[in-house]
Amino acid sequence: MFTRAITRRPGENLAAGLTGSRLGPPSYGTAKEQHDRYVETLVSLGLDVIVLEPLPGHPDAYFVEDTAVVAPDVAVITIPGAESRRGETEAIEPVLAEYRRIERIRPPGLLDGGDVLMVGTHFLVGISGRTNAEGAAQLGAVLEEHGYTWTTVPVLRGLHLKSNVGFIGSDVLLVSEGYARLDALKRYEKIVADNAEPYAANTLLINDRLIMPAGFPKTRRMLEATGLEIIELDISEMRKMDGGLSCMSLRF
Ligand code: CIR
Repeated sequence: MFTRAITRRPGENLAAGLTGSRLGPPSYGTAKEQHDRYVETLVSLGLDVIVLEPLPGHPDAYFVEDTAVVAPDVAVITIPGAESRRGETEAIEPVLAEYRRIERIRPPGLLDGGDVLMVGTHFLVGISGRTNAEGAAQLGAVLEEHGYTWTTVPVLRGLHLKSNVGFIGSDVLLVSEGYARLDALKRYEKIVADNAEPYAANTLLINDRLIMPAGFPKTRRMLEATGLEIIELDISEMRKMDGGLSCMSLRF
């Protein structure tokens, strides 16, 4: 069960963030509303939600997930793979230090939290354009010290591992096509998101509810088979900035 989440409001400059999507510029007003709904949903699921203010000079800072990996007894502060995002971590560390012992990734390690998926006591760490093998190994060493296991997964497409792979309970992953046959994930049962709906793979399991992005009906029908309650949230503006549901919070 999660009891807390850390989030940060998007700032007026969100359109200046990094993106490879060609979906057009996000609207600040709509993003703000969508973020408010996101926070309200986490609260409705019983989480104590910390809402930080926008971070001046860091238009991607509301994607707080990339700044840390939070395990039940330790938090690892990352060095984000994108240079423009490196200043975000120092603003998260004191907040997390209230709740967890802090460890840090060190150069030349690079790691984005969006590449790290916790599946019970095992951590899947994506090697991507943002996370290098050194960053994964440093994280892995801390996790091992705390009794967790970890393995790496090549990020075939999408920005981060979690752009295409979500954990939806027991040993079940929700993956987009392409990840279904990956050796690194073969020990898991998988639901494969509809071919036309890969974005739906970034679905969050929070306290026995699934939060999925709105507008992916075929994948929704597949998820209904889990028997879990499903909540859809419209995050169209975050998608324009390559973000998804997981990116907007650190949950622990
Ligand atoms: C970036 O490119 O870093 C941001 N515009 C999007 C980050 C999304 N974060 C995530 O998937 N964890």
